[in-house]
Amino acid sequence: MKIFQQDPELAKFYQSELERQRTTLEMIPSENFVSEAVLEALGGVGTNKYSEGYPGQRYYGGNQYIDQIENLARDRAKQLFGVDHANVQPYSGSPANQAAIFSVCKPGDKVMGMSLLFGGHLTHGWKVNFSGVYYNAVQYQTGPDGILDYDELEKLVKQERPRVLFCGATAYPRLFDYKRIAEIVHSVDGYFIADIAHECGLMAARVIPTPVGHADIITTTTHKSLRGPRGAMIMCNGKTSHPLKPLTEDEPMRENLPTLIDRAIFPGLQGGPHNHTTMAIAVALGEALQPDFKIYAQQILNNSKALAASLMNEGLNLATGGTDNHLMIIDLTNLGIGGKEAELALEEIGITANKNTIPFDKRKPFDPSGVRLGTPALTTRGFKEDEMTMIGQLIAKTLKNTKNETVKDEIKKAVLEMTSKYPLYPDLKYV
Ligand code: DSN
Repeated sequence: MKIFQQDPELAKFYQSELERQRTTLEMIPSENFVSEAVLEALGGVGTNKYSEGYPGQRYYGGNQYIDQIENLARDRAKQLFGVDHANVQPYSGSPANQAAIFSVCKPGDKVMGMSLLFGGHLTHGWKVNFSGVYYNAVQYQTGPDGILDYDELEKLVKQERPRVLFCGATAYPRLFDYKRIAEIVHSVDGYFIADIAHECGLMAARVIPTPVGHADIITTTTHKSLRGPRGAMIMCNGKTSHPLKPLTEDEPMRENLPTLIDRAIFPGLQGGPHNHTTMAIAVALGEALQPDFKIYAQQILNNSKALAASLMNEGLNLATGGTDNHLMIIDLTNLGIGGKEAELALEEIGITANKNTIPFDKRKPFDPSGVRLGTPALTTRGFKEDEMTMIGQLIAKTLKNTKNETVKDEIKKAVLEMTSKYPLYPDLKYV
C-alpha cells in the first residue's frame, strides 16, 4: 500500500488493472501470471544496482551478490535446456533477437524469417523493423494449408543462401521440424536461430521437442509460457565465453558463439543488465525445474486440445485445422466478421484475446480474418479441460452474436462466475 499512501491517483489505476486480470479470462497466448515469488523479486533491490559486464568481469564495484544471482540464473537456464551457455541479460525478446543477428551478421547480410503475416515475428526480417531495414531480409511463408512446407523452404534457402535463418513464430499452431530446418540452413553454411519465446515453457518441461542440438542460437523471452518476468535469454553451445575480448582471426565463429553472443549484448547493444529482472528470471527458472512445472506444461497442451475441439464442434474453423501447441487461430471467414469486431466482442464479455492474420489473409492486418487464442494464462489459474470446453462454447456463441447485447450480457455473467472460482493474487491490493 506504499504507492497508495504516496500517490493514490496512480494506485487506483493499478488496483483497476489487478481487478481486470482477476475478473477476465486471459487468452492472449503470450501472456501469463507469474508467481508471487517472481513478483517479489521484480520489486526488489536489484533495481538499484549497475552491473555492466558479466559475473566476475564488471565495470562497477559492489557486484559480489549480483554476480551470484546472475550465475545462478545462467546455471539454471543451462540445466533446464541442456545447453553450454546462457545469457540472461537481454532486456526483452526484440533486443535478444537483435543481439542474435548482430553476433553473426554484418549490416546488409541476408536474414531470413517467417513473414509476420504467416505467424512470424517483426524481428525476423519484417520490412519496417531493424531486421528488415539494416539487413537484407527475405521472408518465407507457409503452404496453402497454413503449415510450413519444408521442401519450398529448402528451395528458397538454396536460392537465397541466407547468413541467418530464423525459425519461430507468434501465431503458428503447429510444431517445427528443427532437425530438417538445421539440415537446410547448414547446407548453405548459414546460422540457424530458433526463437522459442512462445513455446519456451513447453520445451523447458519437454512436453514438446526442443531445438537444442539443431539450432546454433536459441532466443526466448522469459514471460510467456515459461511464466517468468518480462525479459529474455539467449542460449547456445560452444567454448567458454570470454566476453570482454574480441575473437581473434584464427578463432572460428561457430565454436565461439558464447563469446559472440555475450559481446553482442554487452558492449554491443546494451548497458547495465536489469538485476531485479535477472533475480526474477532465476526464481522462475527455479520454478521451472520443479516436477510440478511439467504438470502445468502438459495441462497447457491438454487445455489447448480441449479448446480447439470445442470451437470446431461449434462449427468454427481453425487455421491449419487445429493445434499441436498452446495456441490456435480462429478463421472468422465463415462467420462474416473481421478480427477487430471479434476481439471487441470477446473483450465485452470478459475474454481477452487478439485479432490476428490467417495464412493468405484477404483482409488487412489491422482488421484481419482471425483471432488468436492461447491457454498458458488460464492453465496457470487452474482451468482444466471441462472449463476449456465451456469457454469454447462461450466464444463460439459470442462470435455468432456480436451484435446481440442480451446474449453477450448472459455470457459475461458466465465468464465472471468462472473467474471467481479461481482467485488471482488473493492477498494483493494497491488501494
Ligand atoms: N508480442 C508477442 C506476442 O504476442 O506473440 C510477440 O513478441
